[in-house]
Amino acid sequence: RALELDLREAMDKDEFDLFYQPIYDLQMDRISGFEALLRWPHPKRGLVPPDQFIPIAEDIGLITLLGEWVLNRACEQAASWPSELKIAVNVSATQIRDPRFAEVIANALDASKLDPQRLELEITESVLLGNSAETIATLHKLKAHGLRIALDDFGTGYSSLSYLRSFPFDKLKIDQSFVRDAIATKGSKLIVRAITGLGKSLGITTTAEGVETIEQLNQIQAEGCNEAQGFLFSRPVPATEIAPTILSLR
Ligand code: G
Ligand code: G
Ligand code: MN
Ligand code: NA
Repeated sequence: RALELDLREAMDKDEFDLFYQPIYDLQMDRISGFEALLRWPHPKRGLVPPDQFIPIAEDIGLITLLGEWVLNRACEQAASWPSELKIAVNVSATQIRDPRFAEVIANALDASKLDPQRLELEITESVLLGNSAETIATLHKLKAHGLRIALDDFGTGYSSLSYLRSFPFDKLKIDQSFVRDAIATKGSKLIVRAITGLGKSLGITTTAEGVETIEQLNQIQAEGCNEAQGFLFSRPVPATEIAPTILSLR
């Protein structure tokens, strides 16, 4: 049976779940928020990773509906947290290009009563491919409403730097491939340094992703990254484990 049939059914049956991974503020020495990560506990196949089903959801036109579910659930969840905690949500290019996107966001904020300043959207460079005027306008509109916009997987796209000119991002998330090699490989270390410097020059936050070891943490801290995220702090956890995760990282 094809995964795409199961996907449609999963949407109807509300089979999806969100996990949350803490993002650690290295200067304040505390959790600044969580990134919502979609999970699909499939009744027969077990946990299907997002890399496997999000591209299919894109292909069959289900991503806007699924993305709307993610936004609603994430905002609702975050509204129950202490107000200093932000929520970061990944959004795909197709989602943002949907004419209803701004309305979907407004509805999620309305329904949850979440302060827009606590919502951060993570987009990849692919969102800005082609530099569509509509997409840029949508992002500006969202930012004007107080949302924060982060550029995810930074450094892995085609022409990273030109995207920084097309939109005033609030954050750069340094791709985990650079962070992973930052100890062993000089090139990666220098790339982390360069991105951190870029963030400083632009006056925006830099977040190192995929921090797994204390050595990597020391390295990215020495380079002046503002935030860190990765298995060293915590794997993505279900909503019920958010409070224990916060306590364990105190
Ligand atoms: O959670 P994990 O590291 O397996 O995520 C794999 C990929 O799926 C990452 O690139 C992540 O950004 C993406 N992803 C996770 N959750 C969502 C989501 O809710 N929406 C979109 N568009 N992508 C997501
Ligand atoms: O593309 P994006 O950055 O949104 O992807 C986030 C993905 O990275 C999630 O699937 C999450 O599970 C994964 N992830 C988060 N921290 C780590 C880590 O320390 N190591 C590895 N290998 N993956 C991680
Ligand atoms: Mn992300
Ligand atoms: Na990323």
